[in-house]
Amino acid sequence: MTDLPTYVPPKVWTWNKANGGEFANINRPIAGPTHDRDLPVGKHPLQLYSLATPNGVKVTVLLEELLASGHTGAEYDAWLINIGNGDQFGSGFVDVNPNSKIPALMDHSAPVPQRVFESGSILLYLAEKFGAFIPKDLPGRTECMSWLFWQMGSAPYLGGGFGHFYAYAPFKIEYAIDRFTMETKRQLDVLDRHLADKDFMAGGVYSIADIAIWSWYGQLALGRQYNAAEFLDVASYLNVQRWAQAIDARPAVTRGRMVNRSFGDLHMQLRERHDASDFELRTQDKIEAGKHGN
Ligand SMILES: N[C@@H](CCC(=O)N[C@@H](CS)C(=O)NCC(=O)O)C(=O)O
Repeated sequence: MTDLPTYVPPKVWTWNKANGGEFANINRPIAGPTHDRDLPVGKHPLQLYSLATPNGVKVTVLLEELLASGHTGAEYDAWLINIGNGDQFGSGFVDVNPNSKIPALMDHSAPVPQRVFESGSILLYLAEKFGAFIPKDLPGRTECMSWLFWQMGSAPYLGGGFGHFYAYAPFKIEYAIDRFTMETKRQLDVLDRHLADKDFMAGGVYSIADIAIWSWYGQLALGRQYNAAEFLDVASYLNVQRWAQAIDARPAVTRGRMVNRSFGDLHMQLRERHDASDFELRTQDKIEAGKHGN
């Protein structure tokens, strides 16, 4: 093992604001709002406040799938929450999610406007509201829930563990990278074995379990996360590859990936979504071209 920087934890931890790392400017040890700011509200009952990270993409993929399968009540406004600028600490956002993390949803069609936070809870709320993308029989529903909860419990090892120490930490720590690489590869193997004789996570039907897991592990397998495809040898998980590519080919999934995206290719960025026509008319390449009079 390589030499490590020596650090002796003090008796009582204190907040060193300049501790480095990719997210040093937004990480804080206290909850609650930092500033007053109301959230915008658009014309649809469903108001989403989010960003196209894997946790955000889960929800926009489900909403686009619901719309594609004819659930017109799933029309939504999606507002961009720039977590790098601390939008998640505005008072209006904290009212919707006291945990200050995207995604957060308001359903204004509920008898009393309903807030929903935690991406898994949002997926379940929408699947139940529309009676779609969740098996109706108890065994199928239970399997779907088991995998949905598996994703919610497992992805912090991938994102907060592997991704953080492999890609974002200000220096590389072999112990941390080894520990979380081991766990990430084990999780990919769990999926690969499960998918060996199944098309989808809960068996024969595409469900919110697939949407949740694909957003993290499918996109990892497709080489879209942490520039780590080679390091993790993602190509070797053949069943995960087959499943990830099949889901990636769905038009609603492509649209879901575009919503609230403020990074990457401009034609894939639909920073705010208020109408189905926005995918044609309001992607960032078109907005930029309009600004320059093209
Ligand atoms: N368990 C939460 C995690 C949400 C989460 O970690 N969101 C991140 C972006 S992927 C975030 O908003 N980070 C802002 C921050 O930590 O201040 C969920 O699944 O909704």
